[in-house]
Amino acid sequence: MATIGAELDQLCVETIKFLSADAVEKANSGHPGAPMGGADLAFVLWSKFLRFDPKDPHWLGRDRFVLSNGHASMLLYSLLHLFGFDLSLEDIRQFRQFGSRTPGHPERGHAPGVEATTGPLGQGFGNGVGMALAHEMTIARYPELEEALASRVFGIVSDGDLMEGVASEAASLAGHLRLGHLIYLYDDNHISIEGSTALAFTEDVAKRFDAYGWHTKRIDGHDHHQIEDAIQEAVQETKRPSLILARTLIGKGAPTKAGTAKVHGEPLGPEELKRTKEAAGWPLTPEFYIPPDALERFRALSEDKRAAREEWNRRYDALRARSPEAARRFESAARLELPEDLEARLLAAVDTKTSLATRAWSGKVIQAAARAVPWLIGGSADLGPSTITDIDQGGSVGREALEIEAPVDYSGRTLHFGVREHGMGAIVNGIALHGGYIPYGATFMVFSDYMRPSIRLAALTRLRSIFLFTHDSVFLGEDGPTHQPIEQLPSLRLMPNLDVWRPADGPETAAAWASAIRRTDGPTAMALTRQKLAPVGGSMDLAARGGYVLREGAGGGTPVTLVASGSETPLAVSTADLLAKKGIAARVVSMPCVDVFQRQPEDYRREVLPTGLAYVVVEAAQTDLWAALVGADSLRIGLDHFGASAPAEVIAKEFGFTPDAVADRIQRWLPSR
Ligand SMILES: Cc1ncc(C[n+]2csc(CCOP(=O)(O)OP(=O)(O)O)c2C)c(N)n1
Repeated sequence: MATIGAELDQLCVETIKFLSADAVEKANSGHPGAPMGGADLAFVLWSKFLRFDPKDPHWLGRDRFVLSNGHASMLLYSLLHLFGFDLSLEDIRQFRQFGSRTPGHPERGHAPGVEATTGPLGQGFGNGVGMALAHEMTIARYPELEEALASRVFGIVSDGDLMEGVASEAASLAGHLRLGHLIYLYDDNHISIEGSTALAFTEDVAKRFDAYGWHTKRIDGHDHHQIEDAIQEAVQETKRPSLILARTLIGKGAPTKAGTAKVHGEPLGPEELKRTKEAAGWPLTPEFYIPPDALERFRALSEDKRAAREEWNRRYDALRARSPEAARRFESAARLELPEDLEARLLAAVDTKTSLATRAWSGKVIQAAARAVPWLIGGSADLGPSTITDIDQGGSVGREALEIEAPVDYSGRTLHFGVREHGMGAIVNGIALHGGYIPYGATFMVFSDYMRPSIRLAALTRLRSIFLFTHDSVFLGEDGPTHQPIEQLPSLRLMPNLDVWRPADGPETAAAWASAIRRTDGPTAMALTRQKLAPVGGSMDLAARGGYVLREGAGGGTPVTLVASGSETPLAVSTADLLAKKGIAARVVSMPCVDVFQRQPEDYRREVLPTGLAYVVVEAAQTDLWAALVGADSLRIGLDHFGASAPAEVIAKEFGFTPDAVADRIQRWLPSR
């Protein structure tokens, strides 16, 4: 007789658990405990609530699902396979193997249905907040389509996620912004790697989230009725985000290891796995067994999901017929369409004559970009007036008053992240993951360290996130060494797939923004000055190649080449003038983006940096990396010590960043080459 009802649901849950445990066992590494303990939560959520189309994982009307505890990856892979996504049993067998679609932690772009790359705990939590914010902004922008676009962001989060500071920052902002379509299931199993959470995590999480302004609910995370009721209640709560604290048993079903840290991060082992299967009445062979009744149930469930999607199509088509203009805007946003004349429009916002800080040039370019690209949105971690990142037209996303009950206006374009750099990084990434927006977040460059894990994930995941860092050197002055970046610029340049721009003037800043907005395969970071810079006559077209000859050498002999970025480009130009007066020919190469320059054809790079010349790099940062570009025999005038609290002119003098001091060092160095 066919299995039905609760018994059939239990069979489906066991199928998820054993697929996961078998994959970990075969890989001889991984995390069986969280998938086994969280399978009930996941099955109820996916079968009864989550809207998705396994045949079209990018369907715009879908709910988002984030597995923030990415180490439980097999839980997600099992679900994706069983619900009919394009992820085969063979893919599952290849769990954690080189080149497989099932890496150790979920990576977006490898398997369909993986909405976010997770693993660094807390990041997925923050991404979900970004997605939920993007969702509210979307409803506010296209209210005519609300009936079709009303979706939810669900996630599973773990003890580790909730211990991480980034989750606290994001949760605080989510509560403040009343992100009512965000629902997290907390896999509250009291176990992390070192043992019981009693070792280091005893706060009252429910009270904490209540205080953030969340709706909270405690349940037994293995009781399907309680799970269903709690999710239903959370779905109906549309004015507050929800945290369902689901008490679970890690490794549930494993006779000796359940409820212990042993089951967190290593295979059950052949004997324990065998006994787990025996206890569940599960066949010992074959491995990766899927009972026919369970398979049929999963197929039926995914058919229901497909049918719901068809129904959505009809609804959306009707709404589109009624509101063609809103639909056109929404679809353009989803494609992140850009105007062909973007570059010209950004260039029109700057000039080549005025002395301005590059943060101020950026502020002007942002206004032009915001007019040209309606989906450009962003803000700062409470430094808007300093980073000059507010969008003038369009208003802010935020509460209309301080009161807890005050409604939030999501229609604006300027975001206020509060003093939460790390949360900002994860939320910006979440907005990019959601789609429909090109998001940016800004702070002082020295605090890029506070958001580095999110920047790294943006780079790994190839997100179009834009990170703006102003006050980019010791020349920010009096705030002193705590605020003066030294190693941040090169350390950001070390990150694979992150384009790091440090423009020198208006046209170069326009080039940096055009590149950041157009880039489809990764994030961009921008280093911008606090202080005014004399214009260098930079070229937007040439800067778009990352580096270019700003000046050929004047004067006799083989020229020395000065390579500089940002605030040191005007210094290099003045130094070259001085050297020319002394009869030393000096070329100046402006290098606003080493990463883009490295992607240029070899002959172009050779033209800009010919072999055999004497190279001098001037950059107010740690300069070791430049040796790879211009040779270890180059003269690198940089900083390998912390800065000092003093006016910028004094710092320039004391640290040798004046035309006289630089020219002098070059003159002393040249004969020794
Ligand atoms: C930022 C970060 N720090 C550390 C780790 C290593 N790590 C992986 S899981 C984990 C904690 C496990 O506890 P929990 O989140 O409760 O997972 P469970 O034991 O329930 O599987 C840690 C410290 C990580 N993945 N990310």
